[in-house]
Amino acid sequence: MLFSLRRLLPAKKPQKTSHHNEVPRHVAIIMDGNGRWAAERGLPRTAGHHAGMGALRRTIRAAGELGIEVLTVFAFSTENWKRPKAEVDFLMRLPQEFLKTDLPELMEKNVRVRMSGNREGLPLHTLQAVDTAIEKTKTNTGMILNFALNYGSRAEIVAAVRKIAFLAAKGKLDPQTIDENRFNQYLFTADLPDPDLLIRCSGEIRLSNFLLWQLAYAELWFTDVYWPDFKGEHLLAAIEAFRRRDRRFGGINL
Ligand code: V07
Repeated sequence: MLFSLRRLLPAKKPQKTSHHNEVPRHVAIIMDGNGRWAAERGLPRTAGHHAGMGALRRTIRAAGELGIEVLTVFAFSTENWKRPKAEVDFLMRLPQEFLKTDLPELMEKNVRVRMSGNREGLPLHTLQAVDTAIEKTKTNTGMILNFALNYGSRAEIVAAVRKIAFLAAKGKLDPQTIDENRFNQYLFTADLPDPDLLIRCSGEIRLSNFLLWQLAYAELWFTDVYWPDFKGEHLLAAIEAFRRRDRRFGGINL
């Protein structure tokens, strides 16, 4: 299976401009449709989340085989706290459950685990599981697996503004030196390349407060497939669409 997915992609044609003929460096995914997948089967929503974990496992493997450098997955949004408490409690146990079964494979595949999101508000047991995975994988040099957990993009941007304003007010930062690069350094994703490709499942055509700043130039790919049904073939279809599209960053592609 190793590298077999990558072989399914047609060989790279020589191209004057970079990017759109290549595998994206950073892929971000909104793993939507777990609840609907379960409802269609007369199962509780938790069964959908469980099946979603299987899809995540497959996608991590496929992304690694394809040579993707960073995979960011939206695991829990700041809006998700509005769900019934029992569902939230269940979701907050999934990091432990996932890592208990999958951390050995992540280690073996040289994957580095990271988190983007607010630590405040997350249960201690969830944070401990995530922190342990981050710590154990921190010297791995392969794909970065970035979990967006308790993440909201506007809050991330406002927090960055607050930090910058605080430093400026204390005379530690000259407002004249604030540019896009500098601003980016105050985001959770400071040291990551921007996503090249965003995938959203389950037929919703929205960003839902996910990586608003970082997705400025990303290609967006939507599918009706529910996340638990997402397979390597869907990731491949998204990447093929990405490679077909003209990514000129507003410039002229001669
Ligand atoms: C969650 C399973 C995947 C489908 C989408 C929603 C449910 C893996 C994690 C996770 C998070 C952090 C980490 C390791 C694993 C996770 C939540 C929900 C809250 F370090 N899946 N998964 N976290 N789902």
